[in-house]
Amino acid sequence: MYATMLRIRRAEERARELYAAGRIPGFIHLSIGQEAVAAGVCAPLQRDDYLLSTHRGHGHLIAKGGSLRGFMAELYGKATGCCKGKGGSMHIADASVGYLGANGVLTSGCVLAPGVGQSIQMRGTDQVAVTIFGDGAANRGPFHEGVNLAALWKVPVVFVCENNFWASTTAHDLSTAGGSIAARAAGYGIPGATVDGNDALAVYLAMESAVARARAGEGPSLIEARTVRFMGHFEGDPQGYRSRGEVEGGRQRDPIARLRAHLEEAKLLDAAHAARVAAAVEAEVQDAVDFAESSPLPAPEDALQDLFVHYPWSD
Ligand SMILES: Cc1ncc(C[n+]2csc(CCOP(=O)(O)OP(=O)(O)O)c2C)c(N)n1
Repeated sequence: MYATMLRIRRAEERARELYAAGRIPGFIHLSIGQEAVAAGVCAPLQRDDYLLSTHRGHGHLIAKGGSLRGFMAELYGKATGCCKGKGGSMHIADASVGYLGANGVLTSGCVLAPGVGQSIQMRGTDQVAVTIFGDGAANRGPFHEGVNLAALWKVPVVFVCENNFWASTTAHDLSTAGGSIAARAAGYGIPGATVDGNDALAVYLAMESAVARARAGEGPSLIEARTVRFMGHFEGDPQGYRSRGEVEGGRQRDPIARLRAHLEEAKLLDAAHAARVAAAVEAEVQDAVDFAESSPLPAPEDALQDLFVHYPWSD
């Protein structure tokens, strides 16, 4: 999990620089500061388990095992990206690792995941579908529709609210009745847990039991992981709506430093080992950037390939 978190952090820090340099088109929403959620959610998952994500999905893809080359080339819109350059940051997907996609339409994962869970049920496998969404997304109707159906059908789904306390520029307390998103699970008769989303081990442990429950055919769970978004809502966001102090306070709870301290205390990591991990991550991120830079753009004549819609006149 430590290496995964570093990979996410460094890949996004580089993406930030490259975006500022005009190398990456479109919008990007970074998850810097939230890496413990991605790592803790994905660590108990198998490669063929499914993950459905949001507009802030880079870390989730990397934690699910997506290659950094495929990720970076996709941000660049290159033909070698994991969606052949057609998804970009906000609609990136990689079915080869069960990552069914980021989604620009808020809360989509909450209604898609029960369907994925039903497919698992019908095929009789022991797979699990996980959907990660923000606190803002939890305040939209599809959240309730999805949790209700999943609970009714007892499908193997884990709903994970990555609560960074902001929905774009709207504060959590101004938009969230009842204070707790996890408490909403009770209304649907499923387990709900709130965890410190800056503590990768806490997220992992909550996920482990939710995944075990799903695999045992006992149905869905809801986890609320409370975390801090270090960056703006999107790259370029001037963040006039929140104080510098809030971000500084969040940095004191940096999930990567925290896991490192924990591992050092448990004598599972020392400075030399940490330096080796950091160097390997650095080399991998650099390789991904070089790969993306030197890859070709998609060919215009391939624009209608790999789409669900098939136009007869394109034959
Ligand atoms: C259906 C829909 N409504 C509005 C938006 C615009 N929008 C994009 S991100 C966002 C806020 C999301 O907040 P949250 O779910 O908490 O996720 P976070 O950005 O904090 O990760 C909004 C309103 C959208 N993408 N989709």
